Amino acid sequence: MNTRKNICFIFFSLFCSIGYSQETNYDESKVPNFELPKVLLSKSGKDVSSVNDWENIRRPEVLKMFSEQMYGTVPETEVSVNFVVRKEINTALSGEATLKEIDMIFSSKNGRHKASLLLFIPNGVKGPVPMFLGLNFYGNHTVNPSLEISLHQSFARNNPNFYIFNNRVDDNSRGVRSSRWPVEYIIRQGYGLGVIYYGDLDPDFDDDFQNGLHPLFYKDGQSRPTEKEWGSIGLWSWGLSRALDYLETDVQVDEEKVIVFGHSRLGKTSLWTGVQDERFAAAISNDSGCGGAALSKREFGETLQVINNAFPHWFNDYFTRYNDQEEDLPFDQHMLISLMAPRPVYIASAQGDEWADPKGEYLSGYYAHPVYELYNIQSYNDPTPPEVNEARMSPGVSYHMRSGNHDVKQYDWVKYIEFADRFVR
Ligand code: GTR
Repeated sequence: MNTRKNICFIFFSLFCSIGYSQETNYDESKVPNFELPKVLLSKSGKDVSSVNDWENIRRPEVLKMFSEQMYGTVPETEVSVNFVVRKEINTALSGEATLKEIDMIFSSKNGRHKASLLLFIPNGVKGPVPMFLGLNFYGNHTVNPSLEISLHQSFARNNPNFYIFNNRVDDNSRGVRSSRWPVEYIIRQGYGLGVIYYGDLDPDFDDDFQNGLHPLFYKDGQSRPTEKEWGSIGLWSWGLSRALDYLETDVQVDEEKVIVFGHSRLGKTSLWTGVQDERFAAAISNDSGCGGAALSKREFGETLQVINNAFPHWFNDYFTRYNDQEEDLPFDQHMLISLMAPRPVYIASAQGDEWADPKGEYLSGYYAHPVYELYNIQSYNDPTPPEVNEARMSPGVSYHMRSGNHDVKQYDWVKYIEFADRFVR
């Protein structure tokens, strides 16, 4: 190799090693032939044709695969959680809502850690309210400009557009993400909203699991999760379930109508949360893509190798054995969607978000319909996606593809409210 070629090669390898391979496939004709594992065929070869067999045989099998081979198992270590309502202001949002901040205090023999749960509950509505609960990327204070929202002290990713420097937030980033969280709109529809900053649970960078909540779970002598134990997505999910523990104690909240919501990596998280914790009434995955709603075996857009290289801390170590070996996967994401049954789930894509494979996101919902049918619940069973900006709603899986890019827009929330209204009212 001459020097020039050598330099090119080094740059190419560097480019691939940070996860963005030049060979990303965006061509439908190059999607490999693949066979999806049958969701209703048990490991022992039994055809599953009743709710009973699904719930007692196949569902536990499928859940175990996702848990041991992808998102990771939750360690058994005792970690206690105490909730302290630190702030309650009933004149928030010009008197339209009650704002609460709840400290979630986690402790184990290894130490203590704190996260803050922010709630907006509509005023003037009768009885406990249905809620959306989700994680956010930069801090609770970015969701809405209200000065009553406390700033967090955790690590935050730098983002000059949001005035976040030196990995710390200050007043300048208040409300910078309000376009993704139309709080007033949600409140006016009679829903509450709960949010937690995901970095309060586990900062989103690969530090071999030394910060955030992971270390609280280590056994004596352990310094990182084992091969099958959880990564960050598993831990973020666990945090959402602990928030639901609190919501169950709050008389203003209807704990049977809590819908877990998330965008992108946090949409992967909302699906995994809803699947594991059947107390959630429904799950919404907004543009969750690879490792979320999109089928891995299509190898369209982001692939397993790319995601595991770029974000080695999201899934467990075991999952890396499927890097560039999608054909060996004994499961695919349609089975994750199936695990939501009989509860409703909403999968949303964006037209410009090819990286997340909108078609693969739609199809995982499609291939989940046999499980909803076991429950006699109608779910979409048409392999062709609806037109752009046309939602296909059903009591099982609902779907839309919004025009525009990877984001959360007002359109998405209008549909999520419409979706929720169908089963919470
Ligand atoms: C991308 C990643 C996606 C998605 C996205 C996000 O870089 O490749 O899987 O999760 O980040 O979370 O914004």
